[in-house]
Amino acid sequence: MISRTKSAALFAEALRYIPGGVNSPVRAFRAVGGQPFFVNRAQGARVFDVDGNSYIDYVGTWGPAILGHAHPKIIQAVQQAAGHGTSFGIPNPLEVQMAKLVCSAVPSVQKVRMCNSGTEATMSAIRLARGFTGRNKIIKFEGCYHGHADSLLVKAGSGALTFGHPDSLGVPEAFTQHTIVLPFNDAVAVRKAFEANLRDIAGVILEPVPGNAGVYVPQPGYLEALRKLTADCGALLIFDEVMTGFRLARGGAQQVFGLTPDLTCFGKIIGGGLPVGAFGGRADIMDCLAPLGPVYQAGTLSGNPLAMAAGIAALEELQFADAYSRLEKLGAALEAGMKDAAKSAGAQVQFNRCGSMFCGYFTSEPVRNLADAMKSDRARFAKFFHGMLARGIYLAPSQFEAGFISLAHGESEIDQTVRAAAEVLRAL
Ligand code: KE4
Repeated sequence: MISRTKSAALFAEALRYIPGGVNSPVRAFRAVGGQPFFVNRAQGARVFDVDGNSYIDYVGTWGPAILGHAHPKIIQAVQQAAGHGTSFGIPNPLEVQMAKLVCSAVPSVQKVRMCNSGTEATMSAIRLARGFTGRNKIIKFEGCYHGHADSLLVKAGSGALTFGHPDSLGVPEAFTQHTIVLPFNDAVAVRKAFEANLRDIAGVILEPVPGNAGVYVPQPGYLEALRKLTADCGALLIFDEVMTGFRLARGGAQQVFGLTPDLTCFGKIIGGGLPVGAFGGRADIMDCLAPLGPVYQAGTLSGNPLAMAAGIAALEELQFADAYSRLEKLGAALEAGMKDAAKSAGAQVQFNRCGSMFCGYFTSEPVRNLADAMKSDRARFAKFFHGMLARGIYLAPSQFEAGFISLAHGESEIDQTVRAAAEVLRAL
């Protein structure tokens, strides 16, 4: 029996000082029950809690840890950068190096602006789209989560969805009146929204592979339809690749699916685990940003030298030719093993995967959008989650989150995970 007495004591103390005991809602385990463990350290594919337990980690700090935790190249880069100072608020060479890396990896990004979170990136990209087009309305999709900016917390995925109230209190109606929310994978709904709003739509923002209601993939032709509709109507196509950027391929989902958005949002991996966000795209759009243009955006710590150093180290390490083929191989092995485990246990599980992002839904029906995902049996997921945790496998503590495989995972981690899943599914 795993002991977590130190975690429990820490959580009790945390609850006194931090709302819900956590600094981000999903970490509180409220979607699966029980209490979170407190991590002491992380290394490679594993995290180690304060009670000395270790877990194979499929959360990967929600995406950034694609190389695994505490990668020596990242640690060394941060230590070296820290010796020169932790923040300048003055242009520094690392910002130029990061910008060149992003622009060279993602051809649609001619210019890029660094910020400090994915929320900032999407919030700023939307302001830029409105400023560039002179229009107000934005289309987003149910189940897609783009951070917690007011106008986007409308049927958001991730935490907001997990807690069953897709809209957030504290967001005035006026702040969301320009946000149109549509089902994902339904191009007809998008066409109708454009017809109903004529030339009022500034942009369409989406996760090209939604990873905040679990994981589901765009159906054939869907992304192409969005590209054509936005181009025909003078609206901008905004890919929120905070999660998929440098995750699904060096060029992100837009490389995998062969699309060219007008703007792209980044985060997570490009910071190597340190606070980061970025948004970039066509130069004619990006040049509308202050100080060049009339769209204001700023940030004290934007381009922070430590975040840049960590991100540069991560992106340079990912340039090894076989990184993504290795992740695909591990993902395919996990998918095959999990499907076999579910079949042998007679469990109704839909295992969705795109590269090294995955989600197992407890439902017999295919999951292609939020409505499908909502049919999953969350109580069974919670039991599965705890069964796996008891066997040293840490999955995302919510049915509506993605799992992530890193380059530090290997065949032995995958085998251990599949064996544990077979046991847990049989006992459910
Ligand atoms: P942040 O503001 O959390 O850095 O990024 C917001 C964001 C934007 N876009 C996408 C596609 C995202 O996945 C996210 C954040 N992802 C969640 C995980 N589902 C972060 C975890 C959390 O909120 O604690």
